[in-house]
Amino acid sequence: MKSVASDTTRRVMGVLLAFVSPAHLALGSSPENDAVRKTATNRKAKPLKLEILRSFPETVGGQQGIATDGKHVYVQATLYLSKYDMTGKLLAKSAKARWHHGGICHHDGKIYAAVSECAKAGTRKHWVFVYDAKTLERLAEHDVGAKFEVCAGGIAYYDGHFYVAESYWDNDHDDYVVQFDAEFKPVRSFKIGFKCPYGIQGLDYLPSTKRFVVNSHGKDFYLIDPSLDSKTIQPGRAPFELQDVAYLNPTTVVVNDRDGKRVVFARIAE
Ligand SMILES: [Ca+2]
Repeated sequence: MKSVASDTTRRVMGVLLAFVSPAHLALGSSPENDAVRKTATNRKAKPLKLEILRSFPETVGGQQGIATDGKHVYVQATLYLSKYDMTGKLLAKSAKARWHHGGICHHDGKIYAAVSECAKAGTRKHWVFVYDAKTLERLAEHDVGAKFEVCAGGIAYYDGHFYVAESYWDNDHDDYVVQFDAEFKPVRSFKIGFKCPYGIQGLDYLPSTKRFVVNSHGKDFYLIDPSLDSKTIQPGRAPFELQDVAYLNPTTVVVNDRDGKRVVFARIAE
């Protein structure tokens, strides 16, 4: 892994992205988003809700990614990966990482993290880092730099493939997801006709609905078929600004609430 930016520059960029708040912006307002919402309205469908079931305090700070193996919750801060039991007891914390870490997912005893230089002016420095879910030690890295331009920011595993999504510094980009095979060879890229505030922060496949849930950095989220066809989007609004998401069971997802410094167990409801 070559390094061009200085440690200081990287730290500043990481901190900036960690604390950037979309609160001042008209969240998710764009012709594409309005069209999606209008279609949903025509179907007489109300926006989905995210109902909070319970939560526990997150003590490391700067939450980005979240994943679960059903027995533990893994929380990715910009530079640290931490592991909690289901009651919120901190069990382990990784060594300090390099580069901006965003969304994470759990698969087969490993944590996969979307990692990037996250440069406003564009960068080809994007990877998926692989961590041991027991020890939180880094095991491997996969270079995905050819497929992203700003910030590889979200990741999910579904049906033998990894799906990596892009984050941005603004609200002016169509949502963008790249499907990779298990060895991180790119299979297909998807541009989705929706503009998540600051791009996609997290996504996960929900077996109970046979759809992906996609979280923005704001209150917008949506469900979408595995085809990632915009026509299948069912939009939703959360009661707080979202970060990454993880499937726990048919009625529960876990979500990072960075502003509230908590891990939220929630239900996606009609
Ligand atoms: Ca996740």
